[in-house]
Parts: sequence; C-alpha cells; structure tokens
Amino acid sequence: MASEGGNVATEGVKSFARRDSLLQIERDVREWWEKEDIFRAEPRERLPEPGEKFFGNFPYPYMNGYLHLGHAFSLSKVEFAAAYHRLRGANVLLPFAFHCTGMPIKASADKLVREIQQFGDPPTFPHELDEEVDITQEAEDANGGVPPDTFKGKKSKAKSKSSGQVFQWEIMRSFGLPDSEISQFQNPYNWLTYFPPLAREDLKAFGLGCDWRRSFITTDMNPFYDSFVRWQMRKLKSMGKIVEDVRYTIYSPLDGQPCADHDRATGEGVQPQEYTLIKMEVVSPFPSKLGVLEGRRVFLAAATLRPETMYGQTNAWVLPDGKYGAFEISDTEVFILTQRAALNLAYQNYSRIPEKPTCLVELTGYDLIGLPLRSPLSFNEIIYTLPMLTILTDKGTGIVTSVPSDAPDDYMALHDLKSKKSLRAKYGVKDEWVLPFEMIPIIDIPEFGDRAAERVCKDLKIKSQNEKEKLAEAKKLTYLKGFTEGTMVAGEFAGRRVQEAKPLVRSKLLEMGLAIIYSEPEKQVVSRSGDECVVALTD
Ligand code: A2H
Repeated sequence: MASEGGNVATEGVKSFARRDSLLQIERDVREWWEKEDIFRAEPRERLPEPGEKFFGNFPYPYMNGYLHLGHAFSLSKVEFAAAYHRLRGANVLLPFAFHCTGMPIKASADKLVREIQQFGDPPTFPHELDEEVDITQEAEDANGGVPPDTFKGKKSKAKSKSSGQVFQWEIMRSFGLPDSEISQFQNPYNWLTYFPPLAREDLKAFGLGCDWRRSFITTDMNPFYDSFVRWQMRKLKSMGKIVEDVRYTIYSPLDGQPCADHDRATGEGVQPQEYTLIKMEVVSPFPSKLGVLEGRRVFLAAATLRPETMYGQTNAWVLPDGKYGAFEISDTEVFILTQRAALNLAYQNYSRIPEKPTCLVELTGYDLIGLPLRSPLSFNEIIYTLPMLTILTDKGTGIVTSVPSDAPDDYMALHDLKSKKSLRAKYGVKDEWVLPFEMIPIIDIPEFGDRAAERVCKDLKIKSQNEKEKLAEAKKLTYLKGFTEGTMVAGEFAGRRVQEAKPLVRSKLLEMGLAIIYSEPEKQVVSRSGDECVVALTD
C-alpha cells in the first residue's frame, strides 16, 4: 500500500495507477466469477427455509439499440438485492432476457428500407438538415427512452422531435456501426442477433450476477418462448380474459399499422375524437356539376358533437374556397366532404374500396352553395347549403350543419347572411334560401332561455362570425350549460334532460341509418416515417 501511495505522489496528477489498479481488480474478480461459475443457480438438497432463496428478475429490455445508463440505474436495484442475499448465503437465481417483439424494431428496419430506396446505399442525405437535431437524443428515444424521467428532460425530447426528422441510418451510425454494415439492419431479424450479445457483454462488464444459462430472446426466432406465449394466450382466451373486438386507433396508412406514441414525430398523446356524421341528402335533380352522380344517393356529411340538436337545423355550412370531393362510400351512397375526412372514413369501413377513397367529382364550396337538402330529424323539410367563412378544412368533414338556436357560430353566420344583402350577393345566395328560416327553440337552459346562442351572442356584443375569440367564449358557455343544465323542449325526447337525450338521439340516428360514427385524430399526428395519420378501425 505504502509503495502504491508513493507512486501516485511521484507521478503527480497525471497518474492513473490507482484507477488502473482498481480496474485490474475488477477484471480479476470478473474472471474469477466466470471461472468458478459463481452465479450458476442449482437447487439444493433440501427445500429452502424462508430467507434461504432469492429470485430476482428484470423486465426484458428492448433490443433496438444498446443498453443505456437508465437500464443500469434500474438494474442496479435488483443486482444489489441479489448480491446482498447471496452474501447472506441464500440460493440466488437472477436470469436475464432480451425483448425483441413488437413494432419498434420492425418500424426502424422499414425506415431503413425507405431511406435506402430514397437516398441510396450508403445514402446521401440532403444536407439542409437542421443542425440542432440532436441525434444522440433521438437515438435514445428510439431506444425506448431512459426510464427515470429525471434523466431525460421532456423538453429536449420535444425539441429534437420538432426540429425535423432524424434518419434511421444516422441513428445506426451513432451506435458506431460502419456504413458497410448498416444496410443489413433492413432485415428486422438482424437486430435480434446483433444487439442481445452486445448487451450481454455490457451486463457482464457491469458485474451482473446472472446465471447466463437462463437467458433468451423473445419472438418466433426462439421457438420455446414463442410456444410459451402461445400457450399463455390460449389459456387466457379459454378463461375469457381475452376478447377480440375492433377499436378506433391512430394509424399510419404509409406504415400500414397503428401509430403509437413512440412511433410519432408529432402528436404525442393525441387520441381519436369521435363525431356523429349526419347524412344530409342532396335533393335531386342535381345541378350540372353533380350531374355524374345522378342515380345515386348523395349526402353532405356533417360532423357534429351535438346530435340532440338536429331538430333545430336551418341550413348547412360550407367553406366557399374549401376543396371538397364526392366520394364513393358504398355501391349506392356518395358523401360530399374533404379528402382528409374521406381518407379517415376509408379506414373505418366507409369506402367502396377499403382504404382507398374514390373521388367521383372534385368540388369547391362554391359548387355546393344553394344545394337543397333533406336532413335527419330537421323540422324544416328542406334546408339549403350556405357559405360560412370560419370553417376549418382540417377538422371534421368541412361540412357543418347549422343550429342557430344553440350554436353561436351558426347563429352569427346566419345573422350575417340575413342582415347583409351584399354578403348574399357576393356568394350568389338567394333570399329564399335564408330569409324564411327562423331559429327553432329546442333546448331550454335556465340561465339563457330557449335560444341560448342568440342570448349569449347578444350578451357578449358579438357583431359578426369573424369575432373568433368572443365566439369561442360563447361556445364554451352554451356548450357546458346546455349539456349540464339543458332540457329538451322539442322532438321525441321533449322534457328529458340534454344529458339523457343526447345518447338516445344518437342511437336512433345510427340505427335508422341517418347518421354514422366518424372518428379522426383530435389533433394532427405525423408518424416518424413522415406520414399524416388517420383513425382506423383495427382489431
Ligand atoms: B357542432 P370541436 Cl348546436 N369547422 O354541431 C368549424 N366548425 C366545425 C367543423 C369545422 N370543420 N366541423 C364541425 N364543426 C362544429 C352542432 C353544434 C355544435 C351545436 C352547438 C355547438 C357545437 C350544430 N352546428 O359545437 O372543435 C360542429 O358544430 C361546439 C362544440 O370538435 C361540431 O358540433 O369541439 C363542433 O364544431 C365540433 O367542434
């Protein structure tokens, strides 16, 4: 000891002798462990008494990259516990497996395939890539993320995601892989033979007290584990613990699979939003622009969150400059809506050709203004299609049904058209499509009366449909109060509370085939492959 200390003193700050000596001890001990097969766990002659055995396990880490410090941190707990019990003389079993099942590896392999198709092998990437993109961070994200949140600021994740797409090839380079080897990772099975042995070496260096006879990878590459999982699933199924059903899922058409949070470039946490799609039938004869549709049943499909208000419809709204299309929903029915909505519907069993919307005619809002419609439950037998300037084309179907008694937006837009002759003239709106249509009281709200939208718009002194902020406030007020305190005063469920009537009206519309369920991402979701996601009905 004395001479070792002397060495450190004479060699000054640059001496690594103490560290090197520690490392040597570590190597010697590991070699000794290995030679003596210290961690091999065998049953003893008699059954263990309490405290005489210890079994630890670690959730198999995912093998789409190296293990990282987060794994080491979590693993240290079971490792310390195992070592402690071993020192106390317990019979310790610590196995270790590697998780390879599921989409992340396949998605990364597919991403490489696409990058090679697009940029060559090895690829030459366009160099306008944002320099701020933090490849290591992305690699870490792709690696399943570091478990303890404190180690990985959420902010940096958002930043690296928002600053653009990181190429899978570059993530592979960040693993230290040479270009000559990366293309082999287009084959997802290559990941399964490449990363687990490296992880095992790292775990040995970490000093894990594992009985390495008890190690395996998942997937059908390991027939034993595969049969175990099959057995487990069959068993759970026979116990009635597993049911098969379809559900609405955020889905990437390009990847051909659901797009879970970790597969998204933007839109983390975004869920499907469900609407009722009201089938407002276009009354024939059709105008010449819709001539090719003659003989079919053609509907303007309006997305609503308030099916119970359909008694009070006075018109439909379209965005004059909006792009719409007439899409084949089935052999007989055609829906007019945006391309975006048609794509979502095509993944929800509403397209003559599944997953492929077929547009029969491209249209703009101008082509639709003035169309006479027959809309479900409406007290007005015929209502007309009119222009609204605040419709969003990236929400719902771009078609909105108008209930001015209860929707502030509808009230103000109708008010604008009624009171401004020049506005009617600008969009070629005939007086008879607008002027005869009065608000219809359908819901009574104690605080606002039976024409809540009008009342709130007047209270807030809203002057036109363009006062977006005030209208948002008005919408919030009427929506909440209408739902919690409103009572139906019209229609089949008059006298019932809005909360009760809403699901009843909805089921009735669905059962009678007058409406369908429609779902879309509540906000935009872009997959890591750069694809805008839809909502699909998947099993
Ligand atoms: B609601 P959320 Cl009575 N652009 O239906 C603008 N607004 C749209 C739209 C689009 N592309 N697609 C649907 N909407 C409207 C009835 C209704 C509605 C009443 C009262 C309130 C109300 C009759 N119009 O909505 O942003 C549709 O109007 C206030 C919440 O998804 C749809 O329901 O929350 C509602 O906005 C969907 O809005």
